[in-house]
Amino acid sequence: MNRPERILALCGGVGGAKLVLGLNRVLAADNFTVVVNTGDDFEHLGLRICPDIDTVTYTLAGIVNPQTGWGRAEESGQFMAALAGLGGENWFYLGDRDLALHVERSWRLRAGEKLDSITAGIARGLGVKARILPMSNDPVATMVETVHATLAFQHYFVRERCEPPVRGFHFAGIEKAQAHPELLNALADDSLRAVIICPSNPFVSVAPIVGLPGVRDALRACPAPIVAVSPIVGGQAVKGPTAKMMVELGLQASPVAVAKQYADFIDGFVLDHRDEDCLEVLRTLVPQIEVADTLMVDTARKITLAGKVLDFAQRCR
Ligand code: FO1
Repeated sequence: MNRPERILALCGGVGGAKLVLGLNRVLAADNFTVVVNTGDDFEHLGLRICPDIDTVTYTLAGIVNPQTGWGRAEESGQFMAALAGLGGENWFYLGDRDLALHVERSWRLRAGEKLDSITAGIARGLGVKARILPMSNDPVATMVETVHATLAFQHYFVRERCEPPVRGFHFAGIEKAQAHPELLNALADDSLRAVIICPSNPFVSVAPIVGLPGVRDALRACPAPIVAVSPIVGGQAVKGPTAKMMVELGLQASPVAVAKQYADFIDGFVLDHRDEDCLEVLRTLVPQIEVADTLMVDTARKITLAGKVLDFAQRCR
């Protein structure tokens, strides 16, 4: 009997999760694995917070906050209000329902369970059928080198509102961390149909995954087509500080700078039709290019883009 063909997506938080939702709608759940960045994870108030895993989980469960793209819909803030009343640290918002997840994960980690199994259990409990896989069970912490100081990712992103200009990044613990074995196995498996790099920040969402020992080499050697979708549209990041970071790093805020991060392993690149002026340069970097509407402002457009990306991937090899 033929094994089902599998699709692998590499993803960060809010931006990438939109395409993951579209892919999830067009694919059979048991064929779809999402490998999620855990470089944003941190310890806060004694809890282990995994923002990108939770964003993907809530999105696929249909319970993500539609205004923010992270946290839960129909949320309440009694815990935060009470914490503020005690003079506690309240720069990082933890809604009451969301808090349950962090408490559940934290005690299970402390009891010795691995992050992949906890993530799978929570996703199952919320009715998610796709496989959500942390990039590693080992801790990796994205550190943002700013002109003032080196900051842990959430301190830069939430507490400092991405304001300090960045000079670079490093990923503490990455050399010793093991890429999730399912990721490395999937990349070498001949039943893999495509790898999709979601429209996530290339420097802080995708780079930690690709930077894990063995992953970049496995991507280069992967027999399946690898396609990346640009998170930059019309010179702007759809969400988050990607464009600002590019300028601060001395790069042009354009899909070209994104493609350069992946040029050694991708077979195809999807850019928005608003960036068609980059086509000529992109053709010198990537074998195949597809132009699409990548803004994904509603569910229908997430599904349409997902279908287009999958069709394009099949034409790439
Ligand atoms: N983002 C914010 O901008 N402010 C917050 O207070 C905040 C809280 C938060 C709590 C749980 C969670 O899963 C995500 C949360 N995020 C918050 C989003 C998150 O920090 C970022 O979107 C990602 O780390 C970037 O991908």
